[in-house]
Amino acid sequence: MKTTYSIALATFTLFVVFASFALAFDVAISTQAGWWSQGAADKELAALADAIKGKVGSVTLFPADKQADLATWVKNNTKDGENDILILAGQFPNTIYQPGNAQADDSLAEIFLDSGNTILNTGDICFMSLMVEEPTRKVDYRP
Ligand SMILES: [Ca+2]
Ligand SMILES: [Ca+2]
Repeated sequence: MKTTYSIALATFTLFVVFASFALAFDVAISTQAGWWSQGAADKELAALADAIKGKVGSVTLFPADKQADLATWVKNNTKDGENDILILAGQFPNTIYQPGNAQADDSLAEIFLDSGNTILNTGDICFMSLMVEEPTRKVDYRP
């Protein structure tokens, strides 16, 4: 009987630990499209956000015109003790990493990664648009 209680208590404890651990990070999603249409990126990433809501601490969508807000999210989640995730839609935000590697060290993106967080890209070459010399130049590699 004592063994049964011990197993039940251990199972309950593991469940509580796992449940709290599973929620112990936040997700930001930049919908700024690179290789696909902006409309498709907005639609697909909104569906992704809906699918993971409730399974993580929070999910925040950042449209193409809210990349400054995305930088603030990155700053606020860099050293907060959680392994947060930033998901990109094929374009690396120039608000967290300057085009042309203008800031070779200590960009917001570098510090975010070095602090144990993760950046995922859903497209192909997410740095392609940042390789141009003009930060304001929009590069479109779509056919
Ligand atoms: Ca966080
Ligand atoms: Ca964090």
